[in-house]
Amino acid sequence: MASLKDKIVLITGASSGIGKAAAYQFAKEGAKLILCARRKDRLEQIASELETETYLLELDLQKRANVEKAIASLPQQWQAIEVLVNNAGLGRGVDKLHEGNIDGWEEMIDTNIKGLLYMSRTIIPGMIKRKSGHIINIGSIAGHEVYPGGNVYCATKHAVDALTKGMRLDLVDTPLRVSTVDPGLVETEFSDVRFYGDKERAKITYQGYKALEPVDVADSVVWIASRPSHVQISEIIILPTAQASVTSLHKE
Ligand code: NDP
Ligand code: 8X3
Repeated sequence: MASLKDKIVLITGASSGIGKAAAYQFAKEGAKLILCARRKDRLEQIASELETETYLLELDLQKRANVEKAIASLPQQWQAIEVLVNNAGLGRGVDKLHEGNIDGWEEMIDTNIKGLLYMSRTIIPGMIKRKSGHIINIGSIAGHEVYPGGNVYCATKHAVDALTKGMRLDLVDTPLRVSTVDPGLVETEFSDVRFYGDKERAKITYQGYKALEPVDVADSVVWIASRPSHVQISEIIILPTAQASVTSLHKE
């Protein structure tokens, strides 16, 4: 196992769910954390509980100029990012495509695809210069399969899958590594956001079976990041035991 002690890890979407759990798990390994999200109050609360150095970035990934400015303004001691966890993302609705909410589409495309691209484009050149770095994308089982009403969300996660593969090809002549962790159903605020705050509907998503917990996914991310430098885990697909595919979920 390679040590993550004092390595700088940047996590997008660190204010909730998988990203928040990743912050706790990386902190246990002694990594220094740059935590990004729009809800700075949440980041402050999380940072106050972590026994490691943190730097907080209040950042809306949908805005390219903000991403470029935020990364360019990192203090010198926070610039050598070793691990970039592209986790921030969301789903909006499960409507049929021809009835879909176009604003929701824009949010998903701008965050899940363009936000990931802006972060990667801004941070990878420094990693190449330093000859060291690891990009870990959080995709989804929805990047491998499509379910009814999943149309645009699934398309964004298929894009993440293609971008992960593309980055790996483009970086093959460097020491950098590119990985993806692609979960099935994880109980987070994801469904709350997807159903625009309808908590009852969100709750039903996780009833009748044991969904993954954010820490289950975070553990895989930390495991990937702590392999020796010649080991590049390309992809981990992680499902609840009750889930066999995006459309096969066994509920009691
Ligand atoms: P949560 O809703 O709990 O967390 C999403 C995170 O993304 C939040 O920290 C949120 O922070 C951040 N985020 C959303 N939009 C933006 C934005 N425009 N700019 C910056 N940050 C943003 O969901 P999860 O933890 O479940 O989701 C994390 C990732 O996991 C996503 O990419 C999702 O697609 C993926 N995933 C989730 C699964 C699940 O079943 N939950 C399964 C498979 C994949 P803030 O609102 O503070 O900005
Ligand atoms: C989020 C999980 O399958 O509900 O990626 O879309 S799913």
